[in-house]
Amino acid sequence: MSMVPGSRCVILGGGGHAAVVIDALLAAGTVRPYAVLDRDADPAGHDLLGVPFRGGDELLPSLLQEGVTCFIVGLGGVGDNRPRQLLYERGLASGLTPVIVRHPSATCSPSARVGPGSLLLAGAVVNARAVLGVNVIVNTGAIVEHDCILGDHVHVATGARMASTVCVEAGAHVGAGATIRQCVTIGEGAVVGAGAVVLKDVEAWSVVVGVPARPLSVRDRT
Ligand code: JB3
Repeated sequence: MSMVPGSRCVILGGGGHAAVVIDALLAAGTVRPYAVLDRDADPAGHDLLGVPFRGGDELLPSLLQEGVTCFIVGLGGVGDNRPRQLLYERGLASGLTPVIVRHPSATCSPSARVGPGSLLLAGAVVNARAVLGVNVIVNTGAIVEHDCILGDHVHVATGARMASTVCVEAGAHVGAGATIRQCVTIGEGAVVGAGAVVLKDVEAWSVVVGVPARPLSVRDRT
């Protein structure tokens, strides 16, 4: 989704991941990071890389009145993507537009499709004909090879690598440095542990770890 350069943008969440997102935004020089909303941070006089903390998500309507037009989910996390999904839906419900962030050092094929609110962070690679849903994170240095399909709210963590034609269903998490073999499907809400090597399909809502990856547990869907 292309935004007018300089559009005022709010970042939802103000921790470590949000700092990385602000760096990417500033490097890309497209929309302007205008304010950070955080559930817990004390807003008084504080900022995140120069972007002021304003308070909690209840301030979204007042930010609209100040001319904020777009948002980014700045919450990361290392397993459960449901809080990120909730924040994305909160931003949409408030009438703001989700911004695609692409760090200038990220590579994205012109034939790839990237959904609203998705983040391609420093050094990420998204190759030909890959399809990314909404609010997807391709974190620092991660590789999404040709013809992969990533569902909504998926997080491919730092340095993870997905060979071609991998399908990662909605809300799944691929841990830092994990490797996924060609044509494998990672089911909805599944978690692939850091450093795992996944050679066969992963059941929805399951957690797999190790080399080669094996089931560890089943996640609670509620
Ligand atoms: O591994 C890497 C490279 N990055 C990790 C990233 C993917 O996930 C990072 O190391 C962390 O493990 C994690 O980063 P994140 O999500 O920024 O976590 P943390 O530093 O704990 O900050 C989360 C912030 O979100 C906290 O300040 C919370 O108060 C805030 N928060 C939580 N729920 C919320 C909400 N903020 C808003 N506005 N609304 C919420 O519902």
